[in-house]
Amino acid sequence: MNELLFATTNQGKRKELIALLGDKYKIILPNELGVDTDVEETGRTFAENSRIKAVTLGRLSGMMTVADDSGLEIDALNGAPGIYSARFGGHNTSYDEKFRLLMELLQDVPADKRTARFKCAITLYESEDKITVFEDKVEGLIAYERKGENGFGYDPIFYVPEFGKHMAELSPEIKNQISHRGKAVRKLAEYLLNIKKGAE
Ligand code: ITT
Repeated sequence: MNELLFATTNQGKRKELIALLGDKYKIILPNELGVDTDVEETGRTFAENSRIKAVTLGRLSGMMTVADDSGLEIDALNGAPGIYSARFGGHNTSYDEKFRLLMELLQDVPADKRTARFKCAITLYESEDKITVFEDKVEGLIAYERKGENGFGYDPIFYVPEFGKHMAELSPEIKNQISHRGKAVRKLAEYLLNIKKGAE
């Protein structure tokens, strides 16, 4: 089985990527290589930040490497927290605190204007001149209260109209079918399959 390094420190992302790709690739995590993954995210977009993480770890490890940069964009907040989703409200704030802050900021925003989306950019680093980005998103609404225990991050307050449920109420399988990450990873998987075929 081919190996793929996944440059992340986020446990939620790890679980989802392993569920999505783990039958085809042996997913290696940076801590298994003893590599420090605290890469500074200086980009202005999800794509730029995922590229920074994938390239940094790809160079360090010499392995085929993927990195995910993702986040929640809320229209009524002009796209915030966006690329700052993990650090929204401060580096060490809990999600309960983040949710409280968001509810405050959105208190005067009517239900139909609470539109939002999760976005995901996944960069694959194969070599210095082979770097590819795969992106996707999922649309939803910011709910008024948290619901559900599945998933991670902002999933408890993200309402998915198609299912009439919050993302954290959906099973991991359903989330992977519809999510920003699930869809971006399937684009990556298709690309990987084609390079594998080309090599045969
Ligand atoms: P790495 O950089 O180590 O991968 P990170 O959590 O810092 O981990 P990001 O900078 O990409 O990664 O921030 C992503 C944040 O966006 C994440 O911490 C959540 O707050 C949010 N997020 C992304 N995908 C999500 C999902 O599927 N469900 C809920 N929240 C999500």
